[in-house]
Amino acid sequence: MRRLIVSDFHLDPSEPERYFAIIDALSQCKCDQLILAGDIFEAWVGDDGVTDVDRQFLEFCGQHCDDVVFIHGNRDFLISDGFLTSFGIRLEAQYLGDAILVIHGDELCTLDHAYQAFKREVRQPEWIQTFLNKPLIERQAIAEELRRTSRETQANRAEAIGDAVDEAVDGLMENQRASVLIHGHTHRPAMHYAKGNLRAVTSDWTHSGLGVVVDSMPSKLTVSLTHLSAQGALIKEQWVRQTGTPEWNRNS
Ligand SMILES: [Mn+2]
Repeated sequence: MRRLIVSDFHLDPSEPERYFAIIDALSQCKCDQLILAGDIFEAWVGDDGVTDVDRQFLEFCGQHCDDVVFIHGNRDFLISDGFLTSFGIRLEAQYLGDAILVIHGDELCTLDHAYQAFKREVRQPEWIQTFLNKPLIERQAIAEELRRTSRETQANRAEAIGDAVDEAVDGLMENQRASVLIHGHTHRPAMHYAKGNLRAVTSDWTHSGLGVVVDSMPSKLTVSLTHLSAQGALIKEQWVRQTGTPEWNRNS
């Protein structure tokens, strides 16, 4: 079984060509399960604000493979379960299967106190209801203002985003009994091996990006940080664990 985990496309209808470039890139990687691990959209002001390219993109994802999972990022947490279901995509708070845990990753950035305080506020049901009750045009104006300041402050650059904190990673993996953790959000693509556990971090995207491919076979589990573009899929780093053994070995 092959799982593909990607995140942080930061799709914005003002750059429609990126939607199609990413569709071409994902098409290069056939899989049984596709996990969209958050910040797929740069902003989501409510399902009524969906654009034609958003729809085309979600239609592609829903049809790309049998099982498609969407995990909210900090930028697209207002996309609803019912809306995603209409594209054949299921919304999950996180994904856990075969001791492989997938999350967006912002919950690991525990030292980013300002962000965590902001997150607590905007995830309150009352805050969400108040926001969604505003007219669409007003919500779009708020999103446009956020996009403008985000561009000016280059808020999507890795340096502007807190990194995952080791204690948060260890605590979560122990708590969820996971031996592989896959996440995005930090825009710091890499594979980290520590204490017998593997942590794979996806990248943000321009017209291409780095996803994680997990191949589960009876004899072994393979986790590959893979560059995906319209030209094809290229493995950057790969780790393998033989079934029945605890340790991971670097393959490439
Ligand atoms: Mn994020």
